[in-house]
Amino acid sequence: MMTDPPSIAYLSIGSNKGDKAGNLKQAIDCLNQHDLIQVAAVSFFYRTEPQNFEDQDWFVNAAVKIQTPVEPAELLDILKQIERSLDPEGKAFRFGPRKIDLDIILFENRVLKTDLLEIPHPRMQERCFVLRPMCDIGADTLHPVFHKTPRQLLMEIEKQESQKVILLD
Ligand code: PH2
Ligand code: MG
Ligand code: MG
Repeated sequence: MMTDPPSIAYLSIGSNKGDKAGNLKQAIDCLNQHDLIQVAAVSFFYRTEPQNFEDQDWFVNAAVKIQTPVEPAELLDILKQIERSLDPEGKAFRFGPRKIDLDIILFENRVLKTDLLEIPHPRMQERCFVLRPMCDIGADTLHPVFHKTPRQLLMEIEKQESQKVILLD
């Protein structure tokens, strides 16, 4: 199934193994080269403290705005293919270290939850490493459930949490 006009989606991308920034650049190249994806904007890159499972190397994270005619489930398949092509080994366990992770954060104003995919991303509102780069390219995009923007969501957690997110030079 295709959407007409194409949809706008925001992705979070991350790496904490090997040449982390290089891995993000390779993933962005793969997105660019895909027939069904147009990269519309890329955020700055950030060095970020690991969340959820803390005993691992720091990540490099960024956000990417794309346009695509495909539905969310097919976009997820494409992202998984790109992950596998760049990192055939994948991650050893949930939240663990990996060469590349491509997650769908927002897809238009869609709200959906299946066994494979939840949109908006269920943890975006608690993650500075998602919200800070999102603010570079989509600070005013409305979250369809909370009716808040990444700018507002980031302000709320910046008050309570001191998650470290440092601009990469
Ligand atoms: N991804 C995770 C778990 N923890 N922490 C940071 N800083 N960046 C990530 O991309 C990340 C994480 C699971 O996907
Ligand atoms: Mg992830
Ligand atoms: Mg993932």
